Amino acid sequence: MKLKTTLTLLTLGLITAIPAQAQQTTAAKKDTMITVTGNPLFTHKYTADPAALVVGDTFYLYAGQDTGDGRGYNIPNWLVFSSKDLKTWTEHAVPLKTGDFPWAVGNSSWASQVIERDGKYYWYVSTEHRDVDGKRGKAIGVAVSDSPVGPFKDARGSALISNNMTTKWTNISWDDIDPTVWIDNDGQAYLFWGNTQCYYAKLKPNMTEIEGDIMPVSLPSFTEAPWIHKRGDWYYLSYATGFPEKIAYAMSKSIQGPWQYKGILNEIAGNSNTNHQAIVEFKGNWYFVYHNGAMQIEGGSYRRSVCIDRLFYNKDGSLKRVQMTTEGIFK
Ligand code: FUB
Repeated sequence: MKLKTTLTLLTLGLITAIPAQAQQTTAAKKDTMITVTGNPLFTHKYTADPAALVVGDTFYLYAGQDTGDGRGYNIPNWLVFSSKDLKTWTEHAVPLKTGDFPWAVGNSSWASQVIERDGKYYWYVSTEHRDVDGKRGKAIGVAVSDSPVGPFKDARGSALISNNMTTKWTNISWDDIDPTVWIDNDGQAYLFWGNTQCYYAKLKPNMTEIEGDIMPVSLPSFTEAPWIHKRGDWYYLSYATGFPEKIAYAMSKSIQGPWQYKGILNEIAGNSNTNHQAIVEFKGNWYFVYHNGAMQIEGGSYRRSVCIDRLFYNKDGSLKRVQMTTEGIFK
């Protein structure tokens, strides 16, 4: 495997030149420094479903770790990387695992997002559980920590969103995935999620219970991966559409919609059926974070890698289509 990432070992090198397959079972136990030179960002392990959080002068990048077995979307660990300049990154000790949710079954965890409230960090994850009726299905859990790099602990001891809460709209077992959380100016927090059908619900101030009804969100050709961001007085709801996935987006003047569809934001990502974006502003620039399957030779739909490119706006607030590059933000 061609190593594009230069690993600068601050520690005694837990994850250096190990063949890709073997690396996937190697969990970082200490902080390790990584210097990035382009896209994909990290080539020492597979990273999927990025979520980004900016705290002060630091960019935190959360990702699921694809196992590398190439047999499906199976994420045993979620990872966290941090950077102050997007070039030099610290990979922190594994902060959260599927096994940290005692009620979760299997290793089939999927996408996630971390958000801060009142000095605590809440990590919303897609995982799998058994509903009250014993049926296995996707569910959303939440873990909490005092630090953005963890360690995180299951905040409830049960699923926040379970599959049987949404059968009224979608009678499949995998629609309750891909949580994204937004805290609005008035302090009200909202959870969006979904596959096939997008949903949202208000969260109580404790961030670990929903308040009121689950609402469907009307979006054309919604597949999965909603992400909310705001610039000025526009809310943006970007999401994966079709399969293989492109990223589309919609805009609204209210977090509760209605959402106006604005078209495609990102094309199909190289060598991957999924695309899964996060959008944040960091030090005055906007970034589009996503994954592709471009880690040669072994990369693919189940062996994904996180990338970052710039995001630009038109004068009317609409988004310019993303240009995915191998140079990334370093050109
Ligand atoms: O990683 C598994 C699933 O693939 C995610 O939950 C989706 O968003 C897609 O990226």
